[in-house]
Amino acid sequence: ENGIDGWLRYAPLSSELASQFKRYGNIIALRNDESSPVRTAAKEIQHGLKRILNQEANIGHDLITGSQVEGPATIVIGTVNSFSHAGGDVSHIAQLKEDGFWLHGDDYDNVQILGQNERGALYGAFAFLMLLAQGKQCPSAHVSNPSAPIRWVNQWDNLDGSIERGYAGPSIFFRDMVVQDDLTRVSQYARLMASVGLNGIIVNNVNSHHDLLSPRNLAGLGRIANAMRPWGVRIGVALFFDTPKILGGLSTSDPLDPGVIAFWDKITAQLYQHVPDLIGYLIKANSEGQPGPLTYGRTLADGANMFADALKRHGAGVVVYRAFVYNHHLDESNWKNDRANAAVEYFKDMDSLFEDNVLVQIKYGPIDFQVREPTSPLFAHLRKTPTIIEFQVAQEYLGQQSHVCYLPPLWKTILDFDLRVDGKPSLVRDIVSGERFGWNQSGYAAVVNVGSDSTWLGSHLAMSNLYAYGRYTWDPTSNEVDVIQDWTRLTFSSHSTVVDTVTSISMESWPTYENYTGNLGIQTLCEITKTCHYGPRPDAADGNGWGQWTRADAHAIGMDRTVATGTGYAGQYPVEVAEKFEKVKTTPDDLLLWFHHVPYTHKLKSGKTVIQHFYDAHYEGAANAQTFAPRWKAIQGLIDDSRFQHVLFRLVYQAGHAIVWRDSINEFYKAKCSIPDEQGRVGNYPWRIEAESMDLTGYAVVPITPFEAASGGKAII
Ligand code: BDP
Repeated sequence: ENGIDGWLRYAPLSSELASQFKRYGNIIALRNDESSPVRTAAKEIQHGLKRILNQEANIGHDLITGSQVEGPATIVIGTVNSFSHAGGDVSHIAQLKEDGFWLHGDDYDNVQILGQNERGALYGAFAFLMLLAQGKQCPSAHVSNPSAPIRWVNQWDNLDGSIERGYAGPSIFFRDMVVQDDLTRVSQYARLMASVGLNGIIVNNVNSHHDLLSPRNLAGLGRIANAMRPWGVRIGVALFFDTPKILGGLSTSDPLDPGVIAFWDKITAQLYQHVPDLIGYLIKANSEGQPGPLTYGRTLADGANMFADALKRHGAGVVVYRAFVYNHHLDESNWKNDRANAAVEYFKDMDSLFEDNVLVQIKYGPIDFQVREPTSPLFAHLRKTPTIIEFQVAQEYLGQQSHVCYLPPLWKTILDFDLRVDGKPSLVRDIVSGERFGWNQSGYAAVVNVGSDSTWLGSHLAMSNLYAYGRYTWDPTSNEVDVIQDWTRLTFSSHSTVVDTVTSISMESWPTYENYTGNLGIQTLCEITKTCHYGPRPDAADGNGWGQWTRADAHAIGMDRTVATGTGYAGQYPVEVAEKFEKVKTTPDDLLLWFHHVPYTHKLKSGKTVIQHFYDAHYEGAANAQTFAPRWKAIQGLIDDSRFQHVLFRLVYQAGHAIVWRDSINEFYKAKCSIPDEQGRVGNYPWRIEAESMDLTGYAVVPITPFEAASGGKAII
């Protein structure tokens, strides 16, 4: 077991459970071309039946009408239309949305899997198989529709094969500046994506490179699209704004320049020749050093519309323009500077200026994938321009897959948030589904960054986030416990000890991580200046140009983002929400330091002071992280040893690193405010054997910077 099949292992059911299923003898696929998801679905079911029930089923293509009463059962797969054309009765099937499906087991155990389109048929097939793999019978008259049409992943793969914020080895797409020859892993990835309803992918880094559009790579992109198409996954690309200058040899990349327009027109035409079903372009511009329309004195809308026009002339793709536009050389001495304000400031007046095939992709919070952020207020400002919410499955700021961190509880704080636009219910999930403002294309993207490691993400447990991401794009009201339990049964085992252990560790993992890293909405206490975004580095949280600041001094901590005395960020929300965040009293504790600058002695709603909460939470978080490895040991022997050991290794590591986090943060703030821990723990480690206190031969004791990274501020070299 090396993880390559993720949750699609289709482990055999026990013979007792398997005997409760009818024998499925025939699979009828109502389409049979090479690239059709219906054909893929039939083959997947054939494979799944063999693995799960040890049954051999034949694939045929002619519909046998009427119910099969005796003998082996039949599974029919196709679209509702093709079923009807073949003489099937569709009168009882409810209206399906794009990509939706109908799954129906009749009284004789014959199964109908009918999609609104071919992708829907494939999604229905996976739904059937994932029930089967958990020993569950096919439901009858089950209708399933996705919440939103756009359910994409973003990969941040570079052409040289490295992956920005990737923690699982080199790219499965690119190597040595070209698309790889062997795309086997790409098809396998598409299979995993399709099984949870994901239907699109941007294959390269948002910090893109002009060589992506070289003739050889255009052909390579065509091969990637071919590898993913049978799984109903369409591809798109992220573009480098200055490609006309660098690849095209033009003197400018000005979006209004006729030469530049002609350049993009030509490239787009060429790309459509290789990828006729291209989903479109993703644009990161004027952000973190990337060029963009502002570089040429044009507006963001000018830039987006240039690509939109090119796409319109040649196909049906969309431009996804990222709202992540900000200057990373912010001057901290200007009190009003606030990176969190940037997206709304740039985009709020642009709502009516974009072409109708432009969407804006917004990170869930206004900063950058932090452990706790408020919902981005930009979701309340764009009403004519459809939006995509951007999540991050790659745990860039959340332990990089070396710490377990199950993300749905975090995502829910965002998706269930009510922005109260115009004083009306406006849950983020209803905005991105398109329902609230009446859009027909909007939805979800997540930065996933799988690599060529067989675990895909670098850790078996981290894969629950990819699985869950798909489930949430399909149904954002999903229950996070159900999702992790389904994933566990499919990935590891249905044994109750396994399911309970993985569920409880996963459900505690995000709050635990938040506890020992950054509490009360303080966010980025990790190393930020050296861009690794991993271990603790609270001293780097201020005084850097990136604007992820804590404003901590000897007396107080937190960023004042109020309208009255701060950066004004709170005022970017619709009035009911803005009023709540404007006041300390009505701001929830978990976002207090995001919105307010308060003394360390400020009393929280819990009655604790801010600083004592810091101390306690860090101790509680680290203590809970210590329990994960021993709890995991309960499942030894109940799952395969290779994955058991792999996860155990990481949990043991996490237990240690949680202590490093705990002590670094606590020591740092204790030194800053000089208020001792009421329980006397911080700075007092009676059982710890310091390396510098040992008899040393050939080592020297050195002071450590930052001091809080080692107890006593000393280490040996
Ligand atoms: C930040 C990452 C950086 C990305 C950027 C983005 O650190 O590598 O390029 O987001 O989303 O979180 O563009």
